[in-house]
Amino acid sequence: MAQAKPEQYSGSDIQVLEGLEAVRKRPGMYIGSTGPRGLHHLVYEVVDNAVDEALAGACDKIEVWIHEDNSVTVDDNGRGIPIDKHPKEKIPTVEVVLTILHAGGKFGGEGYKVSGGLHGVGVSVVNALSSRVDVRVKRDGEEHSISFERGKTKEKLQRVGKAKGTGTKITFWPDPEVFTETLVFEYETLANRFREMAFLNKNLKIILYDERELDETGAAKKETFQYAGGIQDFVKWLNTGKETLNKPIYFEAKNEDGDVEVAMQWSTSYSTNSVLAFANNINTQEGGTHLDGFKQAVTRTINDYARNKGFLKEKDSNLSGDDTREGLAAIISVKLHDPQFEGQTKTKLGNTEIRSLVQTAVTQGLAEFLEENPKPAKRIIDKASQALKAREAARRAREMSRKAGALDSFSLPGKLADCSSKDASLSEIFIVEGDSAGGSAKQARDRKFQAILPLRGKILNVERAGLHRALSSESISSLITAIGTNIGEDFDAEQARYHRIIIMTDADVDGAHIRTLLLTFFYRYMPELINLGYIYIAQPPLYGLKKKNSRSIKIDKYLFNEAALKKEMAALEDPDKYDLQRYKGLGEMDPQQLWETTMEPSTRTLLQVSIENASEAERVVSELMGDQVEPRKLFIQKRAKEVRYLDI
Ligand code: 28F
Repeated sequence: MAQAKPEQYSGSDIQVLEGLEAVRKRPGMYIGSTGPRGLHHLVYEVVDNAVDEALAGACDKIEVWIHEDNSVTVDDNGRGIPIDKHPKEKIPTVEVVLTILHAGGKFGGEGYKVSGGLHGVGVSVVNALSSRVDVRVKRDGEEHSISFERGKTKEKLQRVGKAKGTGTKITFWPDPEVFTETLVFEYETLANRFREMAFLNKNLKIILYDERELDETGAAKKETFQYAGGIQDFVKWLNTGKETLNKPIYFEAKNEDGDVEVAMQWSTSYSTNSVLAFANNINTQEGGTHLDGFKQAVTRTINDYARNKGFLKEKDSNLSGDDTREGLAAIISVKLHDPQFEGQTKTKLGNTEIRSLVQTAVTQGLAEFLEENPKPAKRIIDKASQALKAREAARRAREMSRKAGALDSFSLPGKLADCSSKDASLSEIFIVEGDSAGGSAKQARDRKFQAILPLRGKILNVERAGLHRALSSESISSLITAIGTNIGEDFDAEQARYHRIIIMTDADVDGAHIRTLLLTFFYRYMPELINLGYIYIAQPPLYGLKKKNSRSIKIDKYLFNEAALKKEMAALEDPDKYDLQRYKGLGEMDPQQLWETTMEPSTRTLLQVSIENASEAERVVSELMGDQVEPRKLFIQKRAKEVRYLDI
């Protein structure tokens, strides 16, 4: 794929679309929110520009500093943003790129740009939402600087001195007037994204420094992400600690539409959704044409091979897509000039031409691997055949139970106290542990729109159980029937009977464990419900504060976490005037209390479950819930300090 000679660029590619005022008025339009996610988006925008330089073959190192004052510096060794006078705007190009919306884009030009969705709005958005931005450019043996305040030029471009090498360095201070919720950057959040970027851009070195944490030598905490194996290393990383069936399969293809890279590796695990798809380095969580092409090619190629080699007899039915993907970890990374992002969160790739490019590449690459590696090929086919047998056994079991009339798919689980409303968008289901909590929840609820599903004790860890065992577990099949969407390839979000599925377990260790088992189930069997934002975690109070020997039984104040308790106790002059009650389980609250603290929409607080970083979520679930003890121990030790309760 020919890339335009970089020097052909000129300022004229810049399009002046909107003033930065628009950005400050409605920041959410450009970075999604002004909460923690939007704050971290500022870093991604700046780093994406540096990665574009890497995609243009002009940069191979990016350094990122988190400073103590919550500012961030990104420094690349690319060509340096041009400082020539912009033909149309009559100001330096670097000033145009930093102050004019969507400037710096490679609109219509050759090459790839990390763009689409909330990505690619341009570094001028970062400028508009920062109280200050300092830019240093090294080009043509000289270093120049220019600075801004809230998007407006503060110090004009000036020569700083001689420079060795070339590159761009940008420091920005997020504006406290805009980011009112928090200005604190989370190390892990940035590290996860940079790891992913390094995997997706072979050999690119990204170094992250955190000056807020000094190591034993007093130097800033530092982590380097660089992978010579690119997405092959990515797939190995996903399979860390697992027993794999083949060495990573890798292939790449290009045409005038773009470039596709694929890495695949099966393991003995059971998950069928460990396939991550990216377009221009953006994780397409909602899938799209590249993922569809991949899935279709894998299913067909595995079936063809199994039949040609006689593993599948004439009379045998085909292996399903889920059968062939059970235990498969794969990365599909496509780079295209004109990506069309669709879907609710603009993370679904729409380009139809990419489907056939991927399909052809995967069919060819996978068929070749299977032909040339008969031993791993047999292990892969055996695994898929076992999945098929398990699925058919589960279906027969359901058939039998339906004949017995016990749990036929039309009737809902006996334990479910359903709501009267049939409008799923207004309905919610509380998943509670045990009958006592179930009892008080049933009394507390508003039966018009609130259903209760009590689950008996611990639910199966689906990360360690195949489909057959999962479907023969009563609580899993109750969940699937009650929610109504079915699972796997038969999953249909339109059939969801509730648009709010609320995990309401006790505020103790057992409750936390059941919550992680439920989150594992939703992540593995109904991930689209998480992406749709249907999954929530209820926040019951931990403590109740009541004035001593007051006649009323009413609680004066509910406290929902340890921090709130500490703050409250500090505020009370003499705590001994109050009784403090610790709620171990939901059953200890009377229904009225449970209703007003945890279930009533106008007074409760719900945590909405979302997947912030798909590769991190994939690793956390397989490390924490998988059957390998070592990785789990390491994971917990690494995060011990921050684990208050486990939240995926
Ligand atoms: C710390 C963040 O923003 N790096 C960047 C470049 C390099 C060029 C460029 C950027 C040309 C006119 C559109 C240089 N020489 N890191 C960064 N590095 N932008 S942003 O050009 C912008 C285009 O407007 C560059 C030759 N071609 C491109």
